[in-house]
Amino acid sequence: MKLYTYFRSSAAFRVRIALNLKGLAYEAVFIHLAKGEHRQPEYSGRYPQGLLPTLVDEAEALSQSLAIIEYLEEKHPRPALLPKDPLGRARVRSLSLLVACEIHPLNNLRTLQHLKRALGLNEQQVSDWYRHWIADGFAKLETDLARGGSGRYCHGDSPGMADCCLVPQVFNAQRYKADLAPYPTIMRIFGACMELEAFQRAQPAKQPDAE
Ligand SMILES: N[C@@H](CCC(=O)N[C@@H](CS)C(=O)NCC(=O)O)C(=O)O
Repeated sequence: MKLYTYFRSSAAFRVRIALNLKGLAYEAVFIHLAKGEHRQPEYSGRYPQGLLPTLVDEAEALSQSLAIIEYLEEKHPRPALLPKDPLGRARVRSLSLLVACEIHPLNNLRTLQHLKRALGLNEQQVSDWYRHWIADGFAKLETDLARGGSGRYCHGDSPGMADCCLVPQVFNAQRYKADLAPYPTIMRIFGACMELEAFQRAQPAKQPDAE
C-alpha cells in the first residue's frame, strides 16, 4: 500500500494511526501541503479530490480518511477499530464525524488561507478563528465522551476509529495553543492513546518529512 501523506496533515495522521494499529506496512509518499504540492497536476490530476491522504491499494486510489479507515477495517478486521454492535458502531462513527466534519474543515489549510488571502484577516484573527472552532467542537466532544460509553479510550477499552480522529485534532489544538483545560476526558483519552506505540509512531514529529 502507498500512503500519500504530509507530516502535519491530521487527516493523514488518522490513517497512519489506523495502519499502525492494524500492523499494516505501507510506503509513504510525501506531498508538501504548505508548498501547495497537492494542487499540482501530478497530484490533483491523478487524485481528483486533491487532498491528503490518498491510499493506493490494489492499484485503486482511495480518498477521505474515514472511508479509508473503514476500508482497512473491512479488509483487515483484526484488531477491530469499530465495535461489533450497531449502536456502538454508530457512536464511534458519530464521534469520528464530529471531529472530521464539524471541527477539521473549519480549520483546514485552504479555509485558513482563504481567511488570510481573500478576506484579509491577520495572523492573530486567524488564530482566534482556529481556537474558536476548537473550543466549539471540543466542548461537544467532551460532553459526548463524558456522558458514558467511553472507557480507557473513546469507546470502551480498546483504541478505535474515534481515537484515530481525536488524537490528531488535539495535536492541532496544541499547535495553535488552544486552552485544553476544559476538556479533561478528551485529554485523559489523548494521554492513554499516546502511551501506545501505534499513536507515537504516527505523530508529526516522527515522520521522515517533518521539518
Ligand atoms: N475530509 C477529508 C479532509 C482531507 C483534507 O482536507 N486534508 C487536508 C490535510 S489535513 C488537506 O489536504 N488540505 C489541503 C488544503 O486545504 O488545501 C479527510 O478526512 O480525508
